[in-house]
Formats: sequence, structure tokens, C-alpha cells
Amino acid sequence: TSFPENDDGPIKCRTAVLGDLDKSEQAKLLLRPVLNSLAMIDKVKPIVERVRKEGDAGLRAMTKQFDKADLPSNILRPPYATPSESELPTSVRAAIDQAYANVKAFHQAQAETKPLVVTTMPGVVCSRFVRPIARVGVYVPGGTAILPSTAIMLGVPAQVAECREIVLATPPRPDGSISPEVLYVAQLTGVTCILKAGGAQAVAALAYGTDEVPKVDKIFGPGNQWVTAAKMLVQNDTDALVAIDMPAGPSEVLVIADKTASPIFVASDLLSQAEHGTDSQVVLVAIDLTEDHLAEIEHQIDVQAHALPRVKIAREAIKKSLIVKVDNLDRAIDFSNEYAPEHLILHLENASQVVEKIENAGSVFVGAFSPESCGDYASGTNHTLPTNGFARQFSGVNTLSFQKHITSQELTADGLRILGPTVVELAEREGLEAHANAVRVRLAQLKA
Ligand code: HSO
Ligand code: ZN
Repeated sequence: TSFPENDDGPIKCRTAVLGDLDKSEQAKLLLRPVLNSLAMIDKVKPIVERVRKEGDAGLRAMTKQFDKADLPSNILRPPYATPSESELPTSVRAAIDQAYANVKAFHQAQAETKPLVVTTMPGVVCSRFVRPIARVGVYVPGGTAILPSTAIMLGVPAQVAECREIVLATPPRPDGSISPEVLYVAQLTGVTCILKAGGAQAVAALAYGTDEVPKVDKIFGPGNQWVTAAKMLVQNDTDALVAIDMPAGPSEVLVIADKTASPIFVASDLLSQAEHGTDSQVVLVAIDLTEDHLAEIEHQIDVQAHALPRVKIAREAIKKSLIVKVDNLDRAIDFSNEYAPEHLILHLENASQVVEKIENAGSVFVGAFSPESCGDYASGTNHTLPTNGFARQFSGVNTLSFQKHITSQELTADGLRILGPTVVELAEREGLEAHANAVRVRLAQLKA
């Protein structure tokens, strides 16, 4: 992305008054930028194909080309080198430890331990139990910010679910190294091997495997358009037989603010999302705020943004973002539920009472003292969440994302006596005589 030089004018979003708009104009406010996913899939195809055909050699060549790292091997296995104090100061280590403990506690509580057992009729017992997905790949982006927090958010549930193979893929630095923070998290979470590769080539290696890279059953994690397109491509290849966590788009936050909202807090929350990328989606829904109150929020956005090291990124994101003025809380909630944001922050009087009205959101941050940053890093919830409106049908990554359910049933002779005639009736109705027979032969033997 290129930025206009010396652009230091005010950093300001667009404003819309919901009540002034007709239905189709309102619907436009809900739109995300169009991601041309089909065009991207065409672009990643040759990369994916190359890894599939050439294996490790292709992977090495592309790591040299795209990440400028000339590696003898893309794979790193434990024991990983322990980062020194200068690489990873005690304070950072302690912060990672705290985040790890909190995320682990929340994800351990999600793990199902007991099977579900239901006797649907006498002698007919149905159950459901959980098993880990054996081999998982977790993608930790490099790019404009290193994200060890993403390694925590994906490594912890994989560890809690007891996946046998956890491959952490992340682009290497030009000297071939991995950030000490990510290495430390890999150690904590029991990552079984690190794949030093990024982009579509990393996804391809995870999906198909190479001589060195273990093939995985499911690929997790955020990434740029290349990573996302590659995930979508391999997911649809029956040869790869691989699942993905969810479709991903640019990160987003929707803040709902009423007259009790602190302009400083609201602006800080909007900017924490805006600094992620120029394509970050930032929306403020303002409930009946005075002009002064709104002006103060806008002033805070401008002032706080200018003080950020990533001001250029925030400026671009804020330019495209939106303040929506509404008359009352119900309107605000309706708009938010329609938008289905990845993150929803409630700067509201009685915020906790509003949570029950939320139908669609990846994760909710309740009240003035719950910034999204806490969930992004360390409170315990996962930060890998559905974007692009997919919060309507997807959950964020959680422990169950790393497991699958198996059902089972056991019928006694009496159970089959009771249920058998129902099955025979339905099988005959479907014209599937063999199905009916499988019951009849047993019932006949039981009679004899
Ligand atoms: N807000 C991002 C996660 C993240 N924030 C990582 C900081 N580091 C997910 O939408
Ligand atoms: Zn964030």
C-alpha cells in the first residue's frame, strides 16, 4: 500500500444518520469491502501446485523468493532453542505466561470430558463422544506485526484438545530465524514441529504434506489474502482431505456508545482495531449522542491516531470507517446484529443487561473497562473470530474446533424388538429392502 506523502490532515470517519436512510441505503452500510476471492484463488493455484509437485524443493525455493530466507530445511523440531534474556526479557516472558494461563483455563473449561448418553427407548442407547483431530496446522502471520498472541490463541486449544501433531507455520525472517516470542509460545503449547514458511506455500505444505512437512487434517489461523485463498482452495480439493477453521476477512470492530461513553475510551478502542491494517473495518454506532459528545469522540480519534507509530495504517482504516447515528438502543442493537461484527464493544449504561439482546457477534466486550485488547491478548477468550458477517453462522475458534464428535449406539435384543418394526416400515417406504432385511433377520432369530 502506498500512502500520500506528508498527509497530516485530520483523521476522520464518515458519518451516517440511520433514520435518514431508506432500506437499501441502510443495507449498504452493512457491506464489507468486496474480496475478489475467485481471482485470488487463481493467483495462488500455481503456488499450491508447485509445492504439491516439487515438495520440499519447491517450498525452499519459494521461501527464498518470497521471504528472502535461504534455508537448508523449512522444518524445526523440538527442543527449540530457549530464547535468551536479551531476546525475550523476563517481563515479556511473564506476560506470555499469564496470557497462556488465562487462555488455557478458559479453553480447558470448554473441553468435553464425559460422553453424552441418551436412552431414546428402552434398550436403545445413543451416545456421542469427542476425539481430537489428530494433526493440525496453525498459521501465525508475519507481515507488518509479529503476532505471538495468535500462536497462543491457536496453540492452546490444540494442546488442550490433545491433538497428536501440532504444526505451527510462520514465515521466517530473512536470516532464517523465527521470533523468540513465537518460539517460546511453541514450547509452552507443545507444538510438535515448526514450519518456517508463509503464504500460500505454507498452506499447501500443510494440506498435502512433503517429505519433511507432516500433512495435517485441519488448518487454522488468520492470514493475508494469499493465505486465505490458499486455505479455500485446498479445502475444496478432495485429494488434500483437509478442513479449515473459517473463511477470513479483514479484522473489524463495532462499538456501541451511549451518553455514558467516555470519548477517550471509545476512540482508543476504534483505533486499536484500525491499526491492524488499512482494510480494518471500524464502526461506531452512536445512540442519541449530543453534537458535543460526538465532536469530542472525533477529536480523540484524531489526536490519539496522530500519536500512534502506525498512524498511516490507522488513517487509511479510519478514512473508510463509519459513525452511524441512531435514536435508541434497540436501533443500535438491530444494526449490530445485522452487521454481525467480529468484535462488539458495549460502551453503555447497564452494558451487561444488553448482552442478552446480542444475536450475531464473534466476541462481546462488556462495559467501559473491557477493551478489545484484553481479549486480543490475555483475558482467556480466543481472538480468532469470524469476520465479514460470518458471525451469523460461525463461532470463533475454540477447543471444540480441534476436536470432532463420534456418535455410537448399542441396542439390546429387547431394544431391537421395540425399534425394529419402525425401521422396517421406513426402509420399505424408501424401497430399500436390504435395510429392512438387516432388521428382519434379527427379529426372526429372536423369535425362534
Ligand atoms: N484483533 C486481532 C487479534 C490481535 N490483536 C492480535 C492484536 N494481536 C483479531 O481480530
Ligand atoms: Zn487486535
